[in-house]
Amino acid sequence: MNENEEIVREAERLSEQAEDSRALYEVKMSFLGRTGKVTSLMKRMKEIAQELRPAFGKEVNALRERLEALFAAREERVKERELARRLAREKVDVTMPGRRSRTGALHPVTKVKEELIDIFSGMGFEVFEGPEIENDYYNFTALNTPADHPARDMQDTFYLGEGLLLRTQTSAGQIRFMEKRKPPFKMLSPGRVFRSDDDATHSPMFHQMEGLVVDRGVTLCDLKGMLDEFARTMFSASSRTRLRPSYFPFTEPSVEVDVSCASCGGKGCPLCKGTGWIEVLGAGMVNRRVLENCGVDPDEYTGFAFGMGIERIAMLKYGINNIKLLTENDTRFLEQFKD
Ligand code: 2U9
Repeated sequence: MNENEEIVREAERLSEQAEDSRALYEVKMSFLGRTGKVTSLMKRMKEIAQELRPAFGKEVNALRERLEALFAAREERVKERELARRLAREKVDVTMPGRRSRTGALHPVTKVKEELIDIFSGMGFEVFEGPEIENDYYNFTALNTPADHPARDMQDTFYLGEGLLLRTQTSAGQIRFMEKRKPPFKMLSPGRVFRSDDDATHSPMFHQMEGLVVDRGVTLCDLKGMLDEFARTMFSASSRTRLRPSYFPFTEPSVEVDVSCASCGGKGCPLCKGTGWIEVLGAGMVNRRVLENCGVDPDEYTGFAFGMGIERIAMLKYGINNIKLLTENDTRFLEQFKD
């Protein structure tokens, strides 16, 4: 009994001295571990007379329980103290200057694409994206592009075999849309297109944004109004547009659309080669044959369509003189587009 009291007092003393949980654990093991004092007491059982063994065992178990309670209580206090110390040590100094993290920037093509979607969705357009791999019907035939049309020439189109090709225009997807949706609708078709073309202003892969509006009574005046709104938002509040006659198989009449030069305000400068105008996109009234191909009655409905190269718009807007800058991913170039 006395020996037990001594052991408990020693455990109290040593555990009080233990500063942290690690030291406390060592102390605990020196009593309750495999080679600890209490375990060695149990081992002494053999040396004790048979009739005294149950009482002895009971005593040692009682001692073990007291010590376990003692260490548990002490452990709790040590942990509280450690937590308090850790919280004091890890206190955040909110007056410290922050570490600056390097942020990226949206690619100019992405910026212009998003801006175009913003402008036209504000006018009620919905966005539709078709597949990049198309067949001859959707890319050409349905768009009234006859078999002997130059746009079908091997020089322009990447053919994949088995009647498949890389789309040369996003209008291919617009046909798919029209096959399923009854007019009226206003839709916008952004996406990558592919043409075998490569110089300072042409790249074999570029991005297009095409728009299509079909309803009863749609006219070229509606097209002009929407394009004026687009030019004012995209380039400058004083931008104007002018239409010049052109030819596309899928539109009749077809027009090329110039925007007044934002750099000189239309007076004439090197950018607009002295003309005051810059060609920005192509457009026209949807050819009645195209409407017929999609099951739309051209005597009931009319439509207008427009198409533009997103890279071209980005080059005009940001004064970029070589389309290759848009695909090289040189961070010195791209960093200039940080907001
Ligand atoms: C449908 C019918 C007609 C889309 C149009 C243009 C004129 C045009 C060029 C601009 C620069 C292509 O990226 S570019 O090289 N596009 O000039 N695109 S009208 O006409 C359509 C679209 C869909 C069903």
